[in-house]
Amino acid sequence: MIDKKVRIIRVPFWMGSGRIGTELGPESMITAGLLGQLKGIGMDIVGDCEIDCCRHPSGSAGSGDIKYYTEVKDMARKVSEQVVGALQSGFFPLVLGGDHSVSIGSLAGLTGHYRNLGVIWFDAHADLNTEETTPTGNAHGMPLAIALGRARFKLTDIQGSNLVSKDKLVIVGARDIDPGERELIREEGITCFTMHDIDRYGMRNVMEKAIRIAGEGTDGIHFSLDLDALDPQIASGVGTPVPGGISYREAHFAMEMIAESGLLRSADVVEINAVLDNDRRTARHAVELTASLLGKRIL
Ligand code: Z70
Ligand code: MN
Ligand code: MN
Ligand code: MN
Repeated sequence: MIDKKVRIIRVPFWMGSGRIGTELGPESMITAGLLGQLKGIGMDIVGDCEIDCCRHPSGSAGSGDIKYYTEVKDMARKVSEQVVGALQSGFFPLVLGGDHSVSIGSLAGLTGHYRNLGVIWFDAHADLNTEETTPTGNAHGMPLAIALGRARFKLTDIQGSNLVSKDKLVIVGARDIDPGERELIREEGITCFTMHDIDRYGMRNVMEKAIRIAGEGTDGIHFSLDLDALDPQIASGVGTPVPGGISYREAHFAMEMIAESGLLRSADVVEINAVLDNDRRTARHAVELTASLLGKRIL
């Protein structure tokens, strides 16, 4: 059971994804009933925090290797400060994105507080591109390379943070990996359970291993949920849908396993693109999965 006091940190940010829509993610999860779901399982929502991040760029994406680098870094620093504040008060930080670059901020805050953090990353992608390997320049494809200290922009560029250990990171659900990311996974020996592994071993076995790797000998687990990990047939409201994803049942079961482990310390829910989420199903799934992650049970 996680701490009953949850601090929701809303991050209305899209500039790491290169297209508008994810800035409406926090609002769409709240509209889909997030607060009622969490209160329904006995959570106390303490404080109300929205990150004051840039929503309307005054200039272009910039000529650097990372689009909107200044805005991404500024957002990450502010998220990090709020995550640290929540942890110091003993609250569970629940970060609502926004695109996946918001996790740069979560991880910066978490690694400042916990010496030895485990990370489980649910995603269709590996998010391991560097300034050199990125095919798009979008920061949401880079947070894990930044967290491991493999990009030029490093987590430690944000005050008070430390790097994430490659041995304590597990990616689950990947099925669209760029060549540079594949090389980095091999070089570093990063644990990446692809859809192939989920089909072969089943979600139960994959999650047992993931929880062991991220949870044993660590201060606990940060769980980062990119909604594009789900199959686009059930969650189409994401910027980069990739076919052949995690099913509704597999996802819920995985959340329940993490909840049962008692090792969860914080979470991100990211990449809902409300502009593309016409039937609002992606936001509804995000809310239901978050509730299961925080301990909701069928019986
Ligand atoms: C691609 C890139 C990405 C999320 C897309 C895509 C990365 N590998 N991440 N959607 N959440 O641009 O680096
Ligand atoms: Mn991602
Ligand atoms: Mn993704
Ligand atoms: Mn790709």
